[in-house]
Amino acid sequence: MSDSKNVTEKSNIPAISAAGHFSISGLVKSLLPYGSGHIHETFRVRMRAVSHPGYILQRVNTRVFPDVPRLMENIVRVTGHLRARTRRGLPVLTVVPARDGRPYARDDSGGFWRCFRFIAHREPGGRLRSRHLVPSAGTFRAGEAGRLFGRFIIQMSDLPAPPLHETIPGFHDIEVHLSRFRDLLRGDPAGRRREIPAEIDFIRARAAAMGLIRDLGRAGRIPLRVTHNDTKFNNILFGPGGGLCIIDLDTVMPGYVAYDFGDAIRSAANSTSEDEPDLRRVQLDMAVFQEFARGYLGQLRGLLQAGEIAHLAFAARLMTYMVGLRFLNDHLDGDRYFKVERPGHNLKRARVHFRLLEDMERRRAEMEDFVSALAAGPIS
Ligand code: ADP
Ligand code: GN1
Ligand code: MG
Repeated sequence: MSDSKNVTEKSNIPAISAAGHFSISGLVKSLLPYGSGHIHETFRVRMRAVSHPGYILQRVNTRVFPDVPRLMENIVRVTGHLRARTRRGLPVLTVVPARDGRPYARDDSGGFWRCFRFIAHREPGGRLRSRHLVPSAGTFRAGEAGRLFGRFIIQMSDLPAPPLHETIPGFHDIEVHLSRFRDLLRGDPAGRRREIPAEIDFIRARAAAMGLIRDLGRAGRIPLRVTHNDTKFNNILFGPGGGLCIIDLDTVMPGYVAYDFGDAIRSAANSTSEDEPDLRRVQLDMAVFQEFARGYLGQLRGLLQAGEIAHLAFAARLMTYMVGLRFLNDHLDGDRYFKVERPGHNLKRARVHFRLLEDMERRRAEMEDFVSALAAGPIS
């Protein structure tokens, strides 16, 4: 994310020409790759006028989101609704329309681009939770994250009909990922199966237990709500005084709160990072888990049903398993879904998640007891 390269950097040329399609005001100073998301190609557009916050320009990953018009229809609805439900003074993700009025533009090679207003924030240092932060800053941010993701559920709870499009069908359906796993083991397209017997056993040993949320949902025992579905820690922007705003709204669609809660824990309460090289360092940061849960339930205790609250600690294990499985599937598939920086990167990420899950399994009672106590007693 260095600013030393300039606007004519060769690899940025498609982005420079895409920027011309949008209703951008002012003169562009630089346009550089930005952020550490795993899905889209993201650029930050800085403007000559120092007071202008600039823009985020993204080439949408159409392998992951094949129907961009529907994706953007969701995002326009969701951001409009959030704006009406957000306290004045707090930022909300804002789509900048293309010059033809559509919320996306196409380039000459058929690529889809979109543009958002840049929201000024404090950089998290490129990590999910910087290891340089003192523990209190970590737990403070975790509490803020819990509050923001909890508030998001409340804000979206009165989104008028029709339901949002399902941008990735079966996104958090564990059966979809397990059946993909079985197909990949059978086909072994990248010839990597024989390298990972321990990981295959790890997935198989737990597969039967992981259908719980899916089963409860199908039986109507937990409600579908409008959920975020990608509650990774770097999908929250922070300001100096706390959490500012939730971004990455591509997967906002009907879901279970279990998925949001669990995905947030597997990312924020990992004591290291998603691709920590030393597996011995990977463990659950219990203080972060507790602060996130406190923030989340502080917002949602009055709204959630008992069956939803009762499965939050399980959801942390489920989503750690599911995201690990998705990384493993992508490794078996030859790294086609998540961005990778080196060979074996997805396998490393999967192993980190499996290690984290083992720690959660050891500390299961402590996690469950904490959530039960929060549900029953005063929150702070
Ligand atoms: P991905 O799906 O690839 O994760 P995101 O939409 O999360 O894509 O964007 C990638 C990164 O770009 C984010 O983690 C964040 O750092 C940055 N970002 C995205 N939108 C904005 C915005 N409107 N303002 C500031 N930073 C943003
Ligand atoms: C992706 O887009 P990003 O980087 O915020 C992924 C999540 C995974 C996460 C793992 C649309 O999130 O589901 O949990 O990577 N998003 C999509 O880090 O697949
Ligand atoms: Mg993201």
